[in-house]
Amino acid sequence: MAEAVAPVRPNVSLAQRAWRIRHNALRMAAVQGQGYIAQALGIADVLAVAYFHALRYRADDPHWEGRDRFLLSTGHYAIALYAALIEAGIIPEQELETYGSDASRLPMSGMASYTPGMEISGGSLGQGLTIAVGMALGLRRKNSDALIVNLLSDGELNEGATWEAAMSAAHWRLDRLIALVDVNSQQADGPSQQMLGFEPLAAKWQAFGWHVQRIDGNDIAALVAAFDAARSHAQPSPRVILCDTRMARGVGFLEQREKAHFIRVAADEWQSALGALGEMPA
Ligand SMILES: Cc1ncc(C[n+]2csc(CCOP(=O)(O)OP(=O)(O)O)c2C)c(N)n1
Ligand SMILES: [Mg+2]
Repeated sequence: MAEAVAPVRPNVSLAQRAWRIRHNALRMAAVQGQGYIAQALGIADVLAVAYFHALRYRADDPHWEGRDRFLLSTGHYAIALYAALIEAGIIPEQELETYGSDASRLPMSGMASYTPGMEISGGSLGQGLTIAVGMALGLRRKNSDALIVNLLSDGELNEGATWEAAMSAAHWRLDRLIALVDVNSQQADGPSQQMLGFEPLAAKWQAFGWHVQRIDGNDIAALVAAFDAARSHAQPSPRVILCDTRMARGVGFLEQREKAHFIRVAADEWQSALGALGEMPA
């Protein structure tokens, strides 16, 4: 077993991590005057628990062989992952100011080739879980005990490749693979259930041979318990944590706004959004 890695700033609570991830994401979106901020605010608690409770990594050596792999399927969630990678010390905080600019290492859609901590490039939805399966098989051959964690969106459940990968993962009993599904109930063309209904979602994954948990993805204690259970249970199968999240979570006036893939935020509202996030929790 490779050594566990203490995250930077060890005295910061998970709730504080989540707040800081939201804060980082809002600062980046403010730089560009746009960004998938509703998704970033919604997934911040999941990322906080992933990066500061569950995952093993070395902030100063993002390619460390023993690291757990975090694969972001959805390129448009890059702003959320950058916010977490900055908090983890994998991306320097000052780079936040470059978000989305020419020559920045933080492009608006996630790119593995030049962003530290970004394991795969996103953009074309439905590919993350297929890559995760291949990676899990490869790491097994190397006798690695690293976790492979894939964050996918509920829109990616419309992709056939996702279910082919799900079936393969169960077939090969990939017990180091954890899928996290951001069930924010929204996709580009409207509410997920109206686009291509996926309920009953837990029963579907179960039928595909996965260990399934469905939780409130904005409840840090529930996330901690779910990650612990996914890591420790004995079932020789891949694990999925279905995370029901609320878009724009943490910024009241954006939470009230009509839920959409790309919410409208006026130029003068970015500072208000930072204010509405309030003080970091004690
Ligand atoms: C293969 C593929 N088909 C379509 C798109 C266009 N597209 C970009 S984001 C998106 C919405 C997908 O749903 P989800 O990720 O759940 O959206 P969100 O929760 O961010 O609103 C779509 C269809 C794409 N990027 N890739
Ligand atoms: Mg969605």
